[in-house]
Amino acid sequence: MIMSVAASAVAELDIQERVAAAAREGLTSQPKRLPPWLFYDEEGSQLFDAITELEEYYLTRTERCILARNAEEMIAAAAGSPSGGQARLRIAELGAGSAEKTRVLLRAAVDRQRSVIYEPIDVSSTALDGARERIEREIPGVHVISRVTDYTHGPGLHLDACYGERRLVLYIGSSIGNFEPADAERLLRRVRAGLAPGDGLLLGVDLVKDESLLLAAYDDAAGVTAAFNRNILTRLNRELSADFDPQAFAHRALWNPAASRIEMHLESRRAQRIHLAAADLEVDFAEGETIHTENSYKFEPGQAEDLLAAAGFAPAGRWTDPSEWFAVYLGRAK
Ligand code: AVJ
Repeated sequence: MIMSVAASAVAELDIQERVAAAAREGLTSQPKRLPPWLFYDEEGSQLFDAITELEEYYLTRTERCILARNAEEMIAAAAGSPSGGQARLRIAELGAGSAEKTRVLLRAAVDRQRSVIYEPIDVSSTALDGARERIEREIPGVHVISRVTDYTHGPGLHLDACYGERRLVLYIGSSIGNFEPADAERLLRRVRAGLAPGDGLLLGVDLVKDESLLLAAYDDAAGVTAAFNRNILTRLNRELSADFDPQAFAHRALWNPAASRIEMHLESRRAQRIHLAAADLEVDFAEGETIHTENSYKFEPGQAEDLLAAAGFAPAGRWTDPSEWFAVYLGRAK
């Protein structure tokens, strides 16, 4: 008991230092920026959940449909080897969060092999605790072993040995879209390094489409995405004793066709000086100056295959919706 209190106090101190370092680095850069992981405090995670239910935010429901329609085939493809053999699967998920879309895949795995070990990996333990309980209650046959880790950092993703089972890693939800191409490749290489030949990676990516559809998804009429974007300032106010007026920053979403990405920015409505006491930092903004808070890359046909190939995965399946707005790829570790 005492151990866990001490451990969580250390973890908290750690996170405050990481937030301060990110603010210092980002807000003294030119142009100013903040990393998107800062979005996901408790309020931000709730706002993101609200985003996934917006009419304009087609990503979540489109991917959910693709998974629901094809879960059996995806699981069969991951379990089957090109030579015709069949393996038992063990399923890990990066950035699992509440694992809301994962259930159909877990059900398909249980139908196929009666039971499955599911290893959700996330930086947030609260999200994982909730997911674990619900999944074990709702889908008998699933055994959850959750891991709290920042899978984007460190040398390699160390997964436990899995005793003759083949591993399937899920990286869905277009989370890969937050990474610059070189970082995306690095991350998938790290995933590959933790796998054996024949193991699988199921990757969900958002595809390039009509600009107006893309923009609406990141600038919804109800202003939920704007609130999500501004919440990063509210978080700095609370965690770094800063004095941002979030309403003094406008939410901007734009399509950058050369980089094939949606960008989110916060634009200062006036010249202002901000103090971030706990980071020992003062920052001046000119009127119209922006903080770049997020990139969300959209993939052209063929790009995801190239990324998977570069990271050491052979193509083993591709599933999409009728309008080709979103795609889920299965890569097999070479
Ligand atoms: C969680 C990274 C997939 O880029 O679409 C949603 C985050 N940002 N609305 C995305 C997000 C603004 C989301 N990802």
